[in-house]
Amino acid sequence: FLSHPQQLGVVAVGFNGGQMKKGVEAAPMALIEAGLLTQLQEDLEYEIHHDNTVHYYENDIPAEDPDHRNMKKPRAVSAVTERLSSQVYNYAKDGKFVLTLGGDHSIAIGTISGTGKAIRERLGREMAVIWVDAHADINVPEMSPSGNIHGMPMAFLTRLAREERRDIFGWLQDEHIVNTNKLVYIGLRDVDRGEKKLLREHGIKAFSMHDIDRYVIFYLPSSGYTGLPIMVLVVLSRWRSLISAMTPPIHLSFDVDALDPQWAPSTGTPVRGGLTLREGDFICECVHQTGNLVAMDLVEVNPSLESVGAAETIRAGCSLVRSALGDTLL
Ligand code: 4U7
Ligand code: MN
Ligand code: MN
Ligand code: MN
Repeated sequence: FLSHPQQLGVVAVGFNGGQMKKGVEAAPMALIEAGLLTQLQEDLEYEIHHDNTVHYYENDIPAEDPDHRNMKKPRAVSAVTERLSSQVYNYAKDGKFVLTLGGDHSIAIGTISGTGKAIRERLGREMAVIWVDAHADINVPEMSPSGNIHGMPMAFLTRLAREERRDIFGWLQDEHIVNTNKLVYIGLRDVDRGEKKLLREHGIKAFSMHDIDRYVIFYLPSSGYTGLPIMVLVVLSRWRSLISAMTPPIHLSFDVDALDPQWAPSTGTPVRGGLTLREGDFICECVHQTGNLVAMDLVEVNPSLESVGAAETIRAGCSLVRSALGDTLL
């Protein structure tokens, strides 16, 4: 029972410029129309702060936006994420939980920089990022196979990639930056060669799908029970001791393509061999239970891809958000 309802700031970001496929900009509306915010308000008793607007940032998107250092639409992504960063900051600085509905994953440059700055100011602490994704999204522009910025946000957020031009992420200041030792990946299974090298060189913690499978084999009880939730429990309990030793505030950035396409087919870059929906929910529930979660992004739902799977993908997205916001127990 909460005598003071928890304050929830919601930002709906209809942005698709971090990649090439149309449709991801329709996800915030689809998630809201599926009843997500109503559920958070009525079932989970959050007090919702939302401008009832899906932001498309038309006025921030420049007409001329030639490639720069192999990046596609760099000025558009920079301008939109700079604007988003201050929207997120304004909620987080008052101690509100910030939920951002994307949009492609480039928007994390805005969300994470905004919460990171607010947490530094409010609590004098560095924030941790839990990045649940099939991909590491840490390509430095020059080494990106696609030039799509949704594969680069963690590179800019950690300063592994840096650009001086103000209109191309030069607005990112020290207060926005994430320490590589405060980043944890879960669900990786499609990591580019250059990214693997970066993860190794900087000792970035990652639980790949391989790790998740491996713990199952190691911890398989003699009865031979192969229940999937057990492996995630084991992975997370190792990782939770690590987290609770540091107890930092946590920003959870959840790319729906971390789920197997069986549960979330409608996404721009699906990769087979992913998490079940139940495993994804369980990760979110565990992160909620740390008590340290301050913000969540849900990104990369694209309702116009795989039309038969769109409703299912939207339902999966709603479920992940509810789980992260505490919809666990009876
Ligand atoms: B997502 C990729 F090369 N790594 O950089 C790239 F495989 O936000 C994919 O995780 C990036 O969906 C996927 O383009 C970005 C590619
Ligand atoms: Mn991904
Ligand atoms: Mn991603
Ligand atoms: Mn994707």
